[in-house]
Amino acid sequence: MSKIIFPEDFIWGAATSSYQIEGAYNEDGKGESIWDRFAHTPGKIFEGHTGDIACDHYHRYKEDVQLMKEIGIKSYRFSISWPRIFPDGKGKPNEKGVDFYKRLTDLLLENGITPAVTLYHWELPQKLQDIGGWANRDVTDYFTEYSETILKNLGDVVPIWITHNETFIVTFLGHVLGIHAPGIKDMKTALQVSHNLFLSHGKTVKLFREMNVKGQIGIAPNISYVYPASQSPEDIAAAELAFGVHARWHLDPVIKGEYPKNVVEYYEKRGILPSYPQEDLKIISEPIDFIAFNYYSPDFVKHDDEQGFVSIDSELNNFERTEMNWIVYPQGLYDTIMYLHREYDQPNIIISENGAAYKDKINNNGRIEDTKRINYLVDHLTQVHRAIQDGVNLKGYYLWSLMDNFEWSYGYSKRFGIIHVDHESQKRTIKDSGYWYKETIANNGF
Ligand code: IFM
Repeated sequence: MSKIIFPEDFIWGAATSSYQIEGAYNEDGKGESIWDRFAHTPGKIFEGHTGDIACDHYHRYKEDVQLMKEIGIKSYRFSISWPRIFPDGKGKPNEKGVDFYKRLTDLLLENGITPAVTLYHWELPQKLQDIGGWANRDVTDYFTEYSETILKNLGDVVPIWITHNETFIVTFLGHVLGIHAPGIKDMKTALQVSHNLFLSHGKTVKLFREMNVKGQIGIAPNISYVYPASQSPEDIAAAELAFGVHARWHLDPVIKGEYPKNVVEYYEKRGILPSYPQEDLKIISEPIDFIAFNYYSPDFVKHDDEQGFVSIDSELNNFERTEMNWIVYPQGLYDTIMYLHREYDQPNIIISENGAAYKDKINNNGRIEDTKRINYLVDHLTQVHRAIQDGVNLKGYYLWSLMDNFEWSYGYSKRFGIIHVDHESQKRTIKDSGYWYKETIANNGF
């Protein structure tokens, strides 16, 4: 096999998020988040797991930065816990919370690792949920105030900024299915929430420019390419609608300043279209520096008379699947990248998450031989490389995840890390995939 070599300045990254790794859920003045509340509610999370301790990263961040250094990671994407900074969501910042992220950022920089900060990876302060959460437009201003505090403190040293992670998941899992915090099940509320998330993004980008922050800013939706079950016109239209609902709804307003027409019609017919002043779209589409996106697997859909489209993923037996039961389909990553490249006028693109959960075991010799994960990474990075060869401005790749962590409603039962974490002892062990990534980064390819 010929060698696959990436561009010299390719960003080899790894990602985590605050609630999934930090723990210290009530220390040093941190307030309650919607995830603290949700996880503490019986019956919501697998076997009652919580993020109270998680990977104890709040206390062990020095060891974790050393592990990143050992692997050779060039950039670390992490998120900030809003209630650690503003326990009530607004008002006076909690200095100890700010200080934690300053210490972490300084240490990363001292070790030659570029920090990439996500402002919102789902930790809304519970106090703001109590006034309606993201469905309340005022929260968009509180988010901007929180962002301002972070930018004042870290704006000089952090070069890569992401406003929101996976607005579709926040909207759909948190407000339609109710299996993520805040556990609401109401489609109309969900769509209002999505609009307000985009508005808060736009307001923050505007502020970022006004503050003359030196770095670059973007947003990170989760995007999976959607394929039709057949080549019939009905199935093709169903796939377009599904892609509109899942992906374009979350990017078109941000990049083009408009919601996709087929989805607007679809929601209008159902009487659930969010209401907003037209000027919002101008704010939402403040120009950004890159499109980041998270990719794990694709969707396959067919036409459905009632709902327009329906997923047939569970009927497909001919695909390999990860421990999440997600289809492994690297071509889907390439198709998604090429779609963004064409549709949004050759933007800078960052893959902000990609990776896989597998059942990992520590051998008698202390090794974790996660060959399936290595294969997954090789196959997906091969598609990333192919897109670069085809002329896409693809700047970097953040592997999900640096370490095994709290996988939301699945608790600690799913392991995505290239570093194994024993959740009893907190012992970290680099998996074979971590050593493979080390070699890949050192060789700038494989
Ligand atoms: O763990 C999550 C992460 O928080 C957001 N993207 C998907 C990952 C795997 O489910």
